[in-house]
Amino acid sequence: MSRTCSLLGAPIQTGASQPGCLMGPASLRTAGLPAALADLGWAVSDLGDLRIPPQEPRDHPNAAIHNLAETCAWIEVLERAAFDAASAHDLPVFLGGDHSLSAGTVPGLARFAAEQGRPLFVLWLDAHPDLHRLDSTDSGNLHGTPAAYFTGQPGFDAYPPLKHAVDPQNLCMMGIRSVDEAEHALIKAQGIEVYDMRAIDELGVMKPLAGFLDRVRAAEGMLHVSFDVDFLEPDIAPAVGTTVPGGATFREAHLVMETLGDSGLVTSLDLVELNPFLDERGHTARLLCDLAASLFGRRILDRMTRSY
Ligand code: B3U
Ligand code: MN
Ligand code: MN
Repeated sequence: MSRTCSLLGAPIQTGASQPGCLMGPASLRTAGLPAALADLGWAVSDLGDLRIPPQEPRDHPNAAIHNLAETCAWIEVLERAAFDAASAHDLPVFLGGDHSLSAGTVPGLARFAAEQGRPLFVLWLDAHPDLHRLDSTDSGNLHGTPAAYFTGQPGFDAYPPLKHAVDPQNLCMMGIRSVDEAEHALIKAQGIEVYDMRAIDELGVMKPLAGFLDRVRAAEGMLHVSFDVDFLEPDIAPAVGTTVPGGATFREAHLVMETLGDSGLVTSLDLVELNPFLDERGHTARLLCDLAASLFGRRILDRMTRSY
């Protein structure tokens, strides 16, 4: 019997620095994501797009923060939707939308994992750690906050109460190359496993990834992968509002996704921060589909032995 995956769109752009992520789910579908996964033998259910009702503006003591009400509404909708999608399908894929999406998906998945008696691990592929508290963000762009929220950091009274936190020890970040001071302090205080681009230059992607996957397997954990487009080198993925030079190459990114696919450990995926308004003839959307296909099992050739 084929394994099942679901596609759930979250056209959310209120956490980003500029508009456009709203079109992310449509762009990924137009680039052929449902057919690409179906061609790999998966039973694909496209659940359409979520929405939130119009919101009244809400203030916060940190005056830089904007779109607080919309973000809170998305968190509530996504927490439930992620829980339900994980209950119904082997591998739900959440189509963003900006990265504030993960403030909803990850807690919902953590609640589901807890009901199964399993820990949730999170692999965060991003140029940024997104570890701001509401009082530490200078930009006020709430896509910079999800990882602090879902690891249960203080200072999130204005967000919906967190139902299930992810243990910061179960979080691994790769591709990081733009870190604010408060985020750096939190990484150190919580001992979060972070492989910045220097570490990847020194070690490659396989060594850190294999070590993390060993930990997930040993703990019989569920594994959520949160893929921010700016993990990639901007030359190959220009369709993102916050490009940072020096990202993962085409080959590194495919190797990460193939290795994740081979491991059989991945139980959910976010594809976030795609801004189709900034894309060049759909190239970034197509690349994202191809990377997802690598995670779902597409290979150049079958291998006689598995490297992992
Ligand atoms: N840390 C900065 C920049 C940023 C975070 N996430 C993205 N950009 N995409 C901030 O605004 O919080
Ligand atoms: Mn991000
Ligand atoms: Mn980012």
